[in-house]
Amino acid sequence: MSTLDELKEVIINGNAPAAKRLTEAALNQGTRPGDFFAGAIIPAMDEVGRRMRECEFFIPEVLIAARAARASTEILKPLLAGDSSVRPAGTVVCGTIKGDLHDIGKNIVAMMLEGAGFRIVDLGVDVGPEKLVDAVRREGADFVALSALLTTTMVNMKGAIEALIAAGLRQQVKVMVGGAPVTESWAQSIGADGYGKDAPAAVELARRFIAEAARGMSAARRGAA
Ligand code: B12
Repeated sequence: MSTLDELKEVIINGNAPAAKRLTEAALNQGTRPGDFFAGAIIPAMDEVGRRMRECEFFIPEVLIAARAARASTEILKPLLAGDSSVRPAGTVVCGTIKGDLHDIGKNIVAMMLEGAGFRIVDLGVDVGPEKLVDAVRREGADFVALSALLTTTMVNMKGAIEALIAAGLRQQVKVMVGGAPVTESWAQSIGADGYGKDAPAAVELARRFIAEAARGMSAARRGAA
């Protein structure tokens, strides 16, 4: 069994000290920080989800597994963060939407974006429209990244976008949405700028937004000339 396979098992079983030890061991063996997600953490949480669905796991087991996943991601976070002396590629305000307490996926998205050079303002979980609007205004955000894991909370993403419109901030930010129940067509229907199925997709989206903005600016300059 590889170290990443072992890590997956101990996360499922909620053994946080072992998750910490195995994460350090895999790093020492040369595993790249970004490879832990697809290699262990995400498959572990998928298996936890399957067991939850099949009523093999209940909330306490899921919480303990989530804590073990966090023990691993806390070690990876500083390693994924970009060089702070480099000017950030843009500011991302991120959070899990109102009513929703799931934050593992949102945290991975934030870590990957941070690793890709973006400045992250993480509002945490249960983020309502007022808190989002305040942060976008205060931080001069370029991007908003919203996560939802429940079909009952994904509807609140629409309210968040409407609040940005009402506050006159919608033109300032590109909004991306994600999370297990979220789809491309849902993103379009609520007026988001993009949907990402995973954390690397969030980075791709943010880079695409920057490239589109740069093309728009040079087209505007050509138009003005
Ligand atoms: C862990 C977990 C919990 C933990 C959360 C702990 C924590 N700190 O996050 C706890 C125990 C608290 C919990 C509670 C509940 N949960 Co829960 N939970 C899960 C579980 C097992 C794993 C979620 C997870 O972490 N996945 C791993 C991460 C890495 O994946 P992810 O979040 O999808 O994120 C990835 C992508 O989606 C994407 N992404 C995510 N966000 C974003 C954002 C952007 C901008 C982009 C681009 C991409 C992106 O990138 C991420 C990385 O690749 C899922 C099952 C599952 N497999 O999804 C159920 C699940 C989500 N929970 C569920 C339910 C029902 C609940 C409860 C209502 C249970 C209850 N009866 O109380 C409560 C709700 C509490 C609340 N108000 O939020 C259901 C939801 C059903 C539905 N369709 O709505 C699921 C699907 C389980 C099931 N099969 O029934 N849960």
